[in-house]
Amino acid sequence: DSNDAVEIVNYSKSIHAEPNPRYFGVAEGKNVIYIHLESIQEFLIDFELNGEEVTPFLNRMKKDPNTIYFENFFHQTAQGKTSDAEYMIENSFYGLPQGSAFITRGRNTYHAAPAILKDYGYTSAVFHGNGGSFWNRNEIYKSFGYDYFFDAKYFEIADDDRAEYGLMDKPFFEQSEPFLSSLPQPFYAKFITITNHYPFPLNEKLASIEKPNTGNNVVDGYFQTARYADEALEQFFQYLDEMNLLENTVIIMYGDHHALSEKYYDELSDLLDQEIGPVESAGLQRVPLFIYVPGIEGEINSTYGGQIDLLPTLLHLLGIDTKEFVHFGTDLLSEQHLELVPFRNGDFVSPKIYSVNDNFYDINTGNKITEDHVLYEEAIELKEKTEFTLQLSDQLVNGDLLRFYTPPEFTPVDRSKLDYSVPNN
Ligand code: GP9
Ligand code: MN
Repeated sequence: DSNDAVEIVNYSKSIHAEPNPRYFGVAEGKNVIYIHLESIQEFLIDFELNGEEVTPFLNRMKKDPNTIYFENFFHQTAQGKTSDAEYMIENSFYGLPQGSAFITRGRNTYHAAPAILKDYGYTSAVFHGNGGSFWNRNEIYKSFGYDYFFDAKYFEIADDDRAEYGLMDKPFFEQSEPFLSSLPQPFYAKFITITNHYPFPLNEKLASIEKPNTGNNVVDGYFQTARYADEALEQFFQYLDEMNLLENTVIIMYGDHHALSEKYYDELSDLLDQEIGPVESAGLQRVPLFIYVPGIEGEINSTYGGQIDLLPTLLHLLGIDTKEFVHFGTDLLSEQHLELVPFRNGDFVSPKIYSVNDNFYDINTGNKITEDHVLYEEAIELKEKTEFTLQLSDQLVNGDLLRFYTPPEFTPVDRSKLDYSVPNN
């Protein structure tokens, strides 16, 4: 009830991390483009297969003078996969332990990024080459306050351009361009890619690097579809450059979740030339995060963080205070950012300690942390924080508790004004 809402608002305020003055507002009024990198894991970045880069464009972006690249950024998704990643990014709430909040909580009250930014004059849009009902997107995007949803029905999908979940990335970005350029600025736009999706099939004609030969089609295919995605991104950036959008747009690219699960660790272990034990397996939940901000001083940032942290990070870059919003993550660029990344099963990673299947590991030595270990107390404390924050997030989501709380100066979403059908003229 509303008392629970008060408790959660207070919790959110208690974990709030003050913005870093060096970054607060550096992107004020700029456009925002999110690019959801389907199934891109961090190990691909700078990885070479037979002496050849798999993702040459992303590797270049990592070193771009305007990019902050996060090398210790983790996905925190569960059964809701892509939709869990989106849920965290738009709200800074966790996905649910079972199922997908996109599907079961599509009509909750939200104070999501598109609605927050609307109060600052932004127009919002999602671009995705699959049908709008997948993951219940066409419902929940309204609850988030998205003005536009360009789904499959806005695109022409030739047979050759069709992937299992919709339009292939290259034609997807190409066909999105006129819609993007028609949006009033500043805009908040999200592009959800698709080609690099399990089981990673690709027409040989579209492949531009050799597969590895582990003999496993999923593992081998992954490198070719990842390269295809990398090329699609490069082409999209060329377009953004031609449109002069690179000078007034924040571009955030993130991997949504892992591609290769434990089932594929034998092959992966050969390719990465390393054993994959519990600590390495947790480490493999890293996904790349690129935050490109025109004019900023780029760097490789080693802060531990996860998808839950993106919304407050972005809002602070845009110069928007987040203290009155209910968020479960904290600004990655804040001095007060908590370097604890909870996973949905109650495990976590942090700079010194990983919890894997409820066992704690000292990641410097790889040893288990048992009761006599110097890090034991800290491990227990991190475990308790992990469980507490997940539990409060679930309570908020399951109880639809934002019904009982409106942040000052926030305009609630009016779903009835939103319509994603193709205008007929
Ligand atoms: C479907 C796409 C894939 O539209 O976003 O979702 P996933 O299977 O990765 O959850
Ligand atoms: Mn996905």
